[in-house]
Amino acid sequence: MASTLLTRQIVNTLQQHLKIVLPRTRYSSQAAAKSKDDIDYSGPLMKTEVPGPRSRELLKELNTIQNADAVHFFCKYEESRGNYLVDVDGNRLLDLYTQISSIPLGYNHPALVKVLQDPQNLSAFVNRPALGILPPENFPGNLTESLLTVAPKGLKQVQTMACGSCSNENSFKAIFIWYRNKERGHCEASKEELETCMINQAPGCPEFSILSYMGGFHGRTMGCLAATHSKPIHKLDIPSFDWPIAPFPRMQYPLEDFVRENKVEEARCLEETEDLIVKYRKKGKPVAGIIIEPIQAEGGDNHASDDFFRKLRDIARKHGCAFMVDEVQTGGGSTGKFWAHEHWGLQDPAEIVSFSKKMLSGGYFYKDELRPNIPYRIFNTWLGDPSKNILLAEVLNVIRTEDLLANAAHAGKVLLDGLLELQDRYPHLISRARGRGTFCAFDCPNDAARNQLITKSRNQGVVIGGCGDKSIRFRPSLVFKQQHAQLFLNIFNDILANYK
Ligand code: PSZ
Repeated sequence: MASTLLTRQIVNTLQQHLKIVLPRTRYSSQAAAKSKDDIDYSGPLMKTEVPGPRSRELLKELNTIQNADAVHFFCKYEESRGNYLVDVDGNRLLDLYTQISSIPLGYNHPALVKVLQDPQNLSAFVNRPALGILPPENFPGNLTESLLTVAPKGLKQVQTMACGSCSNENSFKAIFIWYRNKERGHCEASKEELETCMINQAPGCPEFSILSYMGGFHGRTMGCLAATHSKPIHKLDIPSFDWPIAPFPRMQYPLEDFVRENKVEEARCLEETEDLIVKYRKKGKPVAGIIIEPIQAEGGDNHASDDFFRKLRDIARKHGCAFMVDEVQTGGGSTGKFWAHEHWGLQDPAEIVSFSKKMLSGGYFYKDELRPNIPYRIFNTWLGDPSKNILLAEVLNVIRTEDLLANAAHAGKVLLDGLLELQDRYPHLISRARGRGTFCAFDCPNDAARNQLITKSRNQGVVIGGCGDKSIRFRPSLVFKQQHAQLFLNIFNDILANYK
């Protein structure tokens, strides 16, 4: 009896001890500690290589219908849980890429499943409205409970859209309309403007431009594509605008070790930005707006300092350009703040902030002065999807009640510290580890090594993504915890140790 009690005491003490010590032990061989609120599986489980036979069969079938060569593998979403994506061959993978950064709470989160099961919500999922003309009764309330609770400081208006490109495309239009009204001094178009716009000519279609950055990605529709400069494959054969493209700082990492060098580099890019604004005004193509991502994502996870963005905001104001922050990939909490641009501490808010992905609905927040004065200027059939706002309201509840922003900061630190350690251990394979929250990345020696590491990881049960020329990026959901970071680091350490 006494010995049983003693054993239990020892076990309790050990358990308590392990809870504290295990998380700090990187690359430990023990199973990762599991917290009580875990909703997912305990680890990857691999049965075949990926893509397995069933995925390959389906790929063949899909390829007869469309070009499906970009497909990695087919998924069983109904069996996926939390951080784990299950494929059609029964493989269970730890997902650190989450549908290109667009799953806020992992797969099949019980709170979201419950929203769908609520009979009161059924109609929103069955009847997709043309929101601009026939919104449902609860639409203003839904916006107030969802998007408006996370509106960036100073932006009180919101417009929903279907996807990221659609959000940016319409943001550009809102900027041009605002800019032209400022120029006119009123909102009334002349007869000549109304006639010339019908034949794509000035003054009805003015030669305004949007300044963007080399390496930026803002979508693939034609306006957005003119501001996208991450890969030729996105742009080839598509006509575009002559809009100014400024250099984005090429930073040295870790940022805190290269403050002086990076400052010089940022000053160069700011100067070039201002020169381009002046040059394009002289050319008759004034810059109506500047668009930028807080961290260039598709272009290779390129960071700049908070100071750089504050200065850029000042440049935009000085020249009368709208300052637009594209938070399609960075928004929704993964950097440790709900919006990545909150890290900057802007005195004067950006004019427009666009979102999509983790927000489930696309759209943009904007300052009152960018509000169109008449209807049908910013418009399309769906203008979003109210069922997504209902889901988003619940996502935001879970983020708050489970303190998932603090979790992203913490889990991200574990991940980045681990990557920095792996970088020291395998400098021939990993360099320039960087990140904010779980929004992390590192560079590989080249494109081939990068792709090989992604494939090897997938076959060991881990999904990670590529970006830029030779980077690997992490985009886990907000339920990615410290133990998942440790699990990944263990698996990845083995892959790097055995890399040939
Ligand atoms: O290849 C592609 O089309 C991809 S891969 C990742 C994205 C697109 N990201 C979309 C994205 C983004 O990251 C930023 C910063 N802005 C706009 C977009 C466009 O969003 P979607 O894809 O919803 O149109």
